[in-house]
Amino acid sequence: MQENSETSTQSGSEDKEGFYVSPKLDCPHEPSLNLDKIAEAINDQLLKTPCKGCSDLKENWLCLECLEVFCSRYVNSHMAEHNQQVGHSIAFSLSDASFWCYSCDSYIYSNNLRIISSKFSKVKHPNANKDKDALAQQLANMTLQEKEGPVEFTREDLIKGLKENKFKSICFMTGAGISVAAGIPDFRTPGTGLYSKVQNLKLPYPEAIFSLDYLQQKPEAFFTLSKGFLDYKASPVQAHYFIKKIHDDGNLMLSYTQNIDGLEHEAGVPLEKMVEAHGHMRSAHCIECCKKHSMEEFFKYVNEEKVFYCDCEKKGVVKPDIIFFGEKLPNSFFSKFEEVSKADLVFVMGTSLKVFPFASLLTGVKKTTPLVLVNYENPGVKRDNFLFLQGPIEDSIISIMKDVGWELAELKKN
Ligand code: CNA
Repeated sequence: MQENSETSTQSGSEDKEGFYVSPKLDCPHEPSLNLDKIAEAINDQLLKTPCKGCSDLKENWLCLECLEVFCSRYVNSHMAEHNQQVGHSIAFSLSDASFWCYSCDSYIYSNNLRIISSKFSKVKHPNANKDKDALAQQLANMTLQEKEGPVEFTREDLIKGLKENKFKSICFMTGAGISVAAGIPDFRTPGTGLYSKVQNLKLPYPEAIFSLDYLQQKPEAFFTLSKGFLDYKASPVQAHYFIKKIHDDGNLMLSYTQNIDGLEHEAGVPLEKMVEAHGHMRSAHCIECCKKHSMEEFFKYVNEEKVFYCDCEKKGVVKPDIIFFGEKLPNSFFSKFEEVSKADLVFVMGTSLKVFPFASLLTGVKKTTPLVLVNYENPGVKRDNFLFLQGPIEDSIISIMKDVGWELAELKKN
């Protein structure tokens, strides 16, 4: 559920269909940055540097102009203050590797900025990129033609490749859309999506329902919503079993998911093959003392229509281990961020690609790697080696399975 760590409103990224936060891709302030110098500045010490204004360590930003560290709006707003005082625009989150421009009042992103996020990921997870140098070498040794690869990737290429077991390192990037057929609403589909349904909760903005800040102020809203939304009884559908089939054949490299429903895991995909970027619902914790609590306990309170407060000194609210806006993504997201560059086939399914940093995974996919988008609409992917299977995900998956000659899974009825 992580959408942004700095916005407390939808901040200029609002459209007619609802509210969302997506990065600006052409920030006019970015070209003046000295990216090499900034990348050099990212070291171990910097990650432990407290906010210059209040010495807090919880959630800090690196000002990309003066390289000073300041805290976020969720702490004491010293980064925002710094921008007002000296006019420095762009900051890099030392929590979740996102970029925010204070002058544009928006997340920003570009391929050039990857030098900073990838240095950050290297410093934070020094053992995670062992094979990266080898990969870089391999790419450098390729001829130009190999690098550019064929421009087309057709449905026939996909079916033939799967039939012939040609793809050995398949990655998935999934979102709420793959679980819609299981009966769980997504966020943004007008009418049926969750954001259309929270209007009666009188939230200051729809994402507030999953914001840490708002949970602290008005926990009742989240507990009210949990009754209708988080207590679903859903079972995996063909899209989840498709990932499992690829795993069973030994060809699943990783399944990166934004979903918190754990349905791929329930279908049989082991957790070590999954990156649950926005957390999960297998356990809960107190937001103050971090004590673990069970989901049974959490739902007991939800059913009694009460807020669950921990028995610790601070009486913190207890919430499931899903990532709220304002929280860091799990370390596994950053440590496995670069893995996607080793995939030989990538499926992007059921996501509007509006949530960052998750959506930035796409920039790591090699140009030569075929990318298959399975969704109602194309959220703006344009590249070579691209196949868009438009329409209901279950239909597309069932038709792929049939054409490859794979048996469909028997689905459980709820
Ligand atoms: P989203 O922004 O709601 O986008 C869903 C996408 O899937 C949209 O592009 C839809 O058009 C598409 N879609 C929906 N149903 C279908 C279908 N049957 N066939 C084809 N396409 C379909 O959701 P994202 O995942 O992109 O946004 C990320 C949020 C949603 C994350 O923070 C999640 O935690 C959160 N979320 C998760 C769940 C879940 O775990 N099942 C449910 C609702 C929201």
